[in-house]
Amino acid sequence: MRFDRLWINARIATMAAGAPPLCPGALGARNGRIAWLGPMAALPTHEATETIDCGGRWMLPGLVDCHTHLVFGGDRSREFELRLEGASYEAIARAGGGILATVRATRAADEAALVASALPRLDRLLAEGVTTIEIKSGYGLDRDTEARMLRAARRLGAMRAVAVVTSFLGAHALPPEARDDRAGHVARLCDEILPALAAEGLVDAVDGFCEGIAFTPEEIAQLFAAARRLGLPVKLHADQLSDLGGAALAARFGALSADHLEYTAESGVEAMAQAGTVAVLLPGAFYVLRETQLPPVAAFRRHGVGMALATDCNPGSSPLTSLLLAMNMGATLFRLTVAECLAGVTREAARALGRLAEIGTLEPGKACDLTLWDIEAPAELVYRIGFNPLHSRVFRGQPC
Ligand code: DI6
Ligand code: FE
Repeated sequence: MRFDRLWINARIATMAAGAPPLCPGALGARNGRIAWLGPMAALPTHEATETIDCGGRWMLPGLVDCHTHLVFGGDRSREFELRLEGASYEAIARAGGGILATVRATRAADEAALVASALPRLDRLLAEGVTTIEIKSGYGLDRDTEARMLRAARRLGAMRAVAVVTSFLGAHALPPEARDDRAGHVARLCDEILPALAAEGLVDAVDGFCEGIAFTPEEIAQLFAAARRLGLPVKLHADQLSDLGGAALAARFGALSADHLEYTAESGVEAMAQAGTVAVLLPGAFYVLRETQLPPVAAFRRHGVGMALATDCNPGSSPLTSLLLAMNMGATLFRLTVAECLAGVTREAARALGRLAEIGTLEPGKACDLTLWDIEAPAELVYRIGFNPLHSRVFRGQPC
């Protein structure tokens, strides 16, 4: 067998469902893809341009952050202070702060400024082993600024060794100029803005915020119908602050994922199971908002709904740029097991992006995106707080 690069003497957690670790294992890559992996003892006769001895380090798939609002203008630390003084997230939003404060700052920023401010956040995530990141629009709310955000997201992907998957979140909040014309605004989102951005190749999926302070289930259904006409997959910020039936709505449209889900009822969980919709849990937002309502983890388990974990990196409810910490929070706050947390930032996160055939587990034929860690057991990645044991990251077969 011919490999461009071969990693030997690794302890490999492939994260393929039910697969035992390979200890010691080897993995060979060719043309950016995994050509072979297995126990060292089974390594076939081969030629490799480069061989890397992992010295017993643990190897996992590259991590996938499947829900971020990484690109935005401005800063919201003042709102953090207001919340400490007792103001609620919803009250700040209703008073024109919150998402709309970031919308004003984002509209005032050009593409270069958006890229420059997002880059250090991206670099923090990459330093922890992220190789695929989802980035949403949603702080422009008009055609030009939404396009600028998505172009900035694509540019970030060209600047670093990482795959960027974009989501159009034009239905994140009602912009002030549309206050007296909700219906007209939703129609413009569906019939003008989304099709234009999709035609420019900027949209990999369509997202919305279904909530009392955002859009109704009926409005989201209109948006999802527009996405369907364009052949784009959908996902939804659902049941974060109240139960509007968002999870069931997402499932009805065959959504890749429904995200947040603190207030999701059992019927919503059942609908997700039927549709194969992944539950994306966002403990950073739960922590920042001091939520007390836990997502229905036991029901997800009972119904076999896959659970992913993500940072939800955003300037308001989750100023978090650590997927390792998101895992720790998933375990401590949501009582996920270590295995669920690890799957939540690899296999299930890849499934939530509709990319499981390509990434998320280490299997022959998939992209060679992987991470090497200075740890004694994978549980350390979940257990330790504020500690980053990443040794190195490999993207499409290239160490970086
Ligand atoms: N839910 C969230 O947690 C973020 N967006 C959303 O729909 C918050 C965004 C923000 O506060 O800027
Ligand atoms: Fe979000």
